[in-house]
Amino acid sequence: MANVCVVGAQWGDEGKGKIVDWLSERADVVARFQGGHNAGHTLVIDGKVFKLHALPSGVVRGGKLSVIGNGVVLDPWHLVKEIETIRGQGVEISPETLVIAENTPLILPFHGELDRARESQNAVARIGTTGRGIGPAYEDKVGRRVIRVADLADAATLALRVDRALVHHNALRAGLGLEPIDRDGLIADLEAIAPQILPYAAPVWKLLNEKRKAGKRILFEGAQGSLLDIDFGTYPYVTSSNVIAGQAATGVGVGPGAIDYVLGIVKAYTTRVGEGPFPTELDDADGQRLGERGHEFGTTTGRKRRCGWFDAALVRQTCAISGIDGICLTKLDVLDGFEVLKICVGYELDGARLDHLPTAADQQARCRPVYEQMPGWSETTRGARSWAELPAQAIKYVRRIEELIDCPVALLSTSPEREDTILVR
Ligand code: 2SA
Ligand code: MG
Repeated sequence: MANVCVVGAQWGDEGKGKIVDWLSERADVVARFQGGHNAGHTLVIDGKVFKLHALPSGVVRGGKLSVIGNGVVLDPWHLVKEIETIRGQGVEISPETLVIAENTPLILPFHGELDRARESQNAVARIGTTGRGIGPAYEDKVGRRVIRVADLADAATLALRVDRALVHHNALRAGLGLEPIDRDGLIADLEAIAPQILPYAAPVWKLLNEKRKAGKRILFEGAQGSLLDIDFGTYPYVTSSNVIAGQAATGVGVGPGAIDYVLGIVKAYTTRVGEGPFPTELDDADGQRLGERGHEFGTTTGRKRRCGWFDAALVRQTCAISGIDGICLTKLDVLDGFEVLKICVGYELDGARLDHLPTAADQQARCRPVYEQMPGWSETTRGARSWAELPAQAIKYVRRIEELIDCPVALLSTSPEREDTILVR
């Protein structure tokens, strides 16, 4: 398979990091195309745990080029710290192994402050964000007042850009009761961090097009999940970027034809962190059990994730929107030992049956899941490395999911370890 794009097909935390790492063995380049350090990708390699936020999951493997594309929003101070942490775990990171698009927008400290102030000041405005300044940074990008990586190279440009941003932000901050921004202090901080970022800066669009011509394989690494997409997610309880596969091209600067295969990562049940609708959410012992067995806590913020049954209607929808060619089903072992499993196959809304989640927020909130039940299995599926090692009932569950979402299961991940991955077809 040539260039693969990996996207989350639920609300994030489907296990993308492990699969990107597994696939990166066959890739030359691993590129992030959206999101920022709100992402949390956990990799377990030979028992060693790596937690990545801004860095592409390919960095932990030698001999790959990792790319942060222009679709990402980048906190330079966070990046420098993350590089140090990962280096401390024995991974080599240099401008030969990591490049950052020159046109990548920067997340500045006031973006985080604004994000957190909005979240804490008014319950009506609360989204349940990670508080990392992601939304405000994307707002500034679209508002044509963001500072980009390339601006760090010239003091005069940088000062102009900062002034442009402050016109907007100081007015906004006054309304929220926040102090005006210390202009000179901010410029000094940016000038101080610039030499640590600029060595990685490159015209990523050019580099990737050259790589493609040379026959190199690119792996596009998505963050968050399709239901958090700014257009197609459960708006306004979404993140501020397009996270679906279509974004992979614009997020690095290649044509849509550069993506040969879209792999959707799908958890065998459903989780979400933050506010917003979640039709199959469980408030009972089953939900508790999913969370405990699945260790469902945010990698970035440590927040407890909400848990519920598998929602096939939602995944069918996200498979269509991202053009998913096949899915990787993860964390099947968390379902080991459940007597009965439920799968949501559609919704009931005001007495009518729906096969998809409607767009209007009030309708989403009123949707009641329609379940199909299946017997569970008592054996363990954890660490299974072949189809033959799976209990018959687990195979039936996987096959039923495949039918309901109208998309083949291409891979099955049976533990966080890279080797515990079954190639289904
Ligand atoms: P933001 O910070 O503006 O992107 O938040 C907006 C919504 O997007 C959700 N979101 C996420 N959901 C799941 N996982 C994410 N990454 C971390 C992880 C999250 C964590 O992998 O565990 O550690 O809490 C992620 N990032 C953003 C967020 O919950 C809001 O609903
Ligand atoms: Mg995550």
